[in-house]
Amino acid sequence: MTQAQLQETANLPAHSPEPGGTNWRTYFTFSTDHKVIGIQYLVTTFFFYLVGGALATAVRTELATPESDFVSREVYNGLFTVHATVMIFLWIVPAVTGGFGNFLVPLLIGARDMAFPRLNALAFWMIPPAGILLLCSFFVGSPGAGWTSYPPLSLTYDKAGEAIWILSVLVLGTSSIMAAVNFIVTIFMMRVPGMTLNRMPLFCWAMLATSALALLGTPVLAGALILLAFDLIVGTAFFNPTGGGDPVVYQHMFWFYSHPAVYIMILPVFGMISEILPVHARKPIFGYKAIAYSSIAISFLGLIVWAHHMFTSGTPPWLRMFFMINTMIIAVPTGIKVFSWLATIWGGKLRLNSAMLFAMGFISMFVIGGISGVMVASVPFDIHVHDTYFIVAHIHYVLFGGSVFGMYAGLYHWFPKMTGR
Ligand SMILES: [Cu+2]
Repeated sequence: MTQAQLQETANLPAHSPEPGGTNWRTYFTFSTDHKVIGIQYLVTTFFFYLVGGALATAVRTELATPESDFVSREVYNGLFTVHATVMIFLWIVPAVTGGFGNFLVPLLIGARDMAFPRLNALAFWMIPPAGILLLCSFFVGSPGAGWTSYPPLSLTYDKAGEAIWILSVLVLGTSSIMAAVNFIVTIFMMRVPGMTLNRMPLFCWAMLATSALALLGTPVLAGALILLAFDLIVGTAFFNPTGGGDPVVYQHMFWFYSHPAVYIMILPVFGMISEILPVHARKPIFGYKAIAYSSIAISFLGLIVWAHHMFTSGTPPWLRMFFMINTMIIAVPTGIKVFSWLATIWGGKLRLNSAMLFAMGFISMFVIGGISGVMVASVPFDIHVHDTYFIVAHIHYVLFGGSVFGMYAGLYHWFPKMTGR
């Protein structure tokens, strides 16, 4: 880097400050400051986390006795459908990408803001209305076909509730695509001079891998949902078997997005853990390049494993074999990360504060989620546990023990940076 370039970099303000400073009112405006937007995402999504938790509590209350004595069957179906949709599309996905990503990526790469600040603000402001819309579906007959919304069940269930569910998820998906474009352009174009990709903080590698997945996968989900909406409202038969449609095509399109969605929810958290552990272990990260490139490997492999959700959907044996092997291979880059984290804390001077405890809790919980993932990747085992609570437990180890523990670690770790307290 030349002296002139260094000088130019030093003169840049750290971020684009709000005119008139930042006070609490700023957080209710169409602010284009990436830090304000990051906080807006985190606070909004945390609110929906509480909503999703209340829905889960209602589900468990109903399950406390064998009879349906707390809510009706229709409401119960609505409760678990909206619980899953809220937790995935209104809490974890926007919190780890829009929340932590917006706040941290520009700071970590030395950019003044995201590449497209107004697009960034627009992506955030699509989330609250879509969330409120989804919750309002309880007033018109809630969607009850599960968060996967498989036809023909979703076509025969409550039409108004299902239509609202589709519209809400479409809006949230659009917001996610906008955020992904913004992250990719920001990371490629706006790094401070001298920061090559191989010198970039690991969280930025994770956000790059995540954004690629969101950009490739989400449009396919949008396509599936638009076709489903046609079947539901106009009466076409893309997926409706009574009109000659094929419901399995919906499953392929849905999981082409929704398997990568798991990595959209966990890769940024991997990145956060890779930033947090070295600080509190007071040792540099072990295996920087291995962690960085394994994010890209997970991202690529994540795109070619979707039919492992469909081993009981009549898929031919050779196809099952292909998806089983690909799925098991994902354990390799994931294992590389886990062992690199363990090597990072090995022999370190650990500071066991809240961030570190959550980060280490993340590792143990996520390993259970990951190993049960290898178990269900195996066709003969999966056929027996398909649609059972084994799968429910597996996904909650990954998303709660994994993503949410990691987010708590991140909140404790960066809280002073975010609030000045
Ligand atoms: Cu999957």
